[in-house]
Amino acid sequence: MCSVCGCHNEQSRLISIEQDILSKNNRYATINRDYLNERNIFCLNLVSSPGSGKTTLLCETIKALGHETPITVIEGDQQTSFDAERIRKTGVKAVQINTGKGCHLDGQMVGRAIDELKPESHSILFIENVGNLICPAAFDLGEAKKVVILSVTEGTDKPLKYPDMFHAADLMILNKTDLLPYVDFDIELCFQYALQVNPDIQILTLSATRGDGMKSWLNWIEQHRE
Ligand SMILES: Nc1nc2c(ncn2[C@@H]2O[C@H](COP(=O)(O)OP(=O)(O)OP(=O)(O)O)[C@@H](O)[C@H]2O)c(=O)[nH]1
Ligand SMILES: [Zn+2]
Ligand SMILES: [Zn+2]
Repeated sequence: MCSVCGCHNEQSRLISIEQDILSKNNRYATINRDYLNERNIFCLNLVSSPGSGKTTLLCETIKALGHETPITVIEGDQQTSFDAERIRKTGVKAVQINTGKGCHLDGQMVGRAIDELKPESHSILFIENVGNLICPAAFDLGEAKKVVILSVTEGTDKPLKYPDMFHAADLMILNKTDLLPYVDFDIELCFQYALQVNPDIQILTLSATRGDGMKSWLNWIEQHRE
């Protein structure tokens, strides 16, 4: 169970606990954002349900950007360092945060990871949030942009079923498009749903394993770094 859900608590107490947690989080997020902005570090927070392809996309992005751009990564998971190890194999520095029973990263955890990583000025910092399409939507980490990754195996209806996440995101990446011939997924309708909950959301399609759409994603990063 997560600290925001707090289902043991009665409603009014729950709301005040929630407000406390979020305002404390926002203070940490502001410190992170100021630190990153002062150093011109472009920070992206990748959010999705488990297994949509965040780590795969990150590894491919790091390889594609080569060593022209300094990159560091903060990896969030309940348990294991599997993802940080996958990232380190590409040659960049990664810090793993294990949240234990927690279901999202928060501003304080990210602040500690930034202290440890010490990303250089003019670099890119990727944060891979815990696989969870609900709670990470509520927690600002101090990032410049939130990127939600949905894969075609998860179903057309997800933007409507989990609107908070799609509402909070700046960009939606529809991943695993190589699997479209094998699954019942309606791209047009999914985009319509995403725009219904967030008319400002930008949308890209991608296959992280096959490479289709990578160029548009890399262009999006370049455009938004400036
Ligand atoms: N077919 C296909 N498989 C993909 C694609 N991207 C990722 N996968 C596969 O999907 C599975 C999960 O990918 P990960 O990158 O571990 O997903 P994740 O979002 O990092 O997962 P968590 O960290 O557990 O939330 C792996 O088996 C990947 O190889 C894709 O574009 N197409
Ligand atoms: Zn939760
Ligand atoms: Zn991952």
